[in-house]
Amino acid sequence: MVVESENPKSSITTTPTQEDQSNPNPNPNPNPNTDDDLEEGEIVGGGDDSSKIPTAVTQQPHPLEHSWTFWFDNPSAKSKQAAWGSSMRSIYTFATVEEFWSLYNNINHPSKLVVGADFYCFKSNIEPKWEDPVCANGGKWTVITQRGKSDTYWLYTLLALIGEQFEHGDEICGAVVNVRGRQEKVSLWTKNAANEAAQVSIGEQWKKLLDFNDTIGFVFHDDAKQDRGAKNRYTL
Ligand code: MGP
Repeated sequence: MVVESENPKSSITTTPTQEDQSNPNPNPNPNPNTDDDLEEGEIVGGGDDSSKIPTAVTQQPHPLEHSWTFWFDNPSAKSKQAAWGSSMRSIYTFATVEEFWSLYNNINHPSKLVVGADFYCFKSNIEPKWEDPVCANGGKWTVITQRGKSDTYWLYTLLALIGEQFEHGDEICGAVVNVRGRQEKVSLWTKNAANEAAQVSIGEQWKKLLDFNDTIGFVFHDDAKQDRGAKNRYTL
């Protein structure tokens, strides 16, 4: 399976099949004894005999521009007394397309997570907390869905992140899905909440990528720290 985006640079390919991976010869030449006689510019296997054109291509891992970390907060480990984030754990870090798909295919998607769970995917050098210096002046856009309805939004958000889809990619910290009793919330965390143009650009791109038609809102972390019901500063 290949998931293509409009940006060919960010095409995401599934883990190579067994067949793809099983070629032991990284650079096959169908007729090694004749290679030495090639004229400059002549193509190996050129001429009338097309059966000599090499067809095997080595499948190298496809590195991502950033390395990313999945984090999980397990509600069964939470207690009312415990400080927020004390049960949050980084679980996997990945840096290639193949590693991503292998992890994605082996982890629960939001609809299968227990109520209360928070699942994060952040650039590996950033912790998914207001306290992280990169997040400190940031904020988040949030898409809200009914319980069980965010799997596709979550996947498309992950693909947009790791495929570097956003024009203001430097602004991106990561994403989180919060699984709650009646709803699931997918949020995109960014760095400089006060940079309205960048946030609006990211929000617009995100809505388009998700094909999400309801309103999304952007909350500054600074506001959320003061007030749990903090108002959206931007809406789209
Ligand atoms: P939330 O989960 O971001 O908000 O934060 P929401 O969606 O209103 O609540 P929920 O019931 O759906 O989870 C909820 C609360 O968790 C905040 O009011 C804070 O007390 C705490 N909290 C959340 N975050 C993201 C942080 C954080 O990054 N740092 C700290 N210290 N507390 C946080």
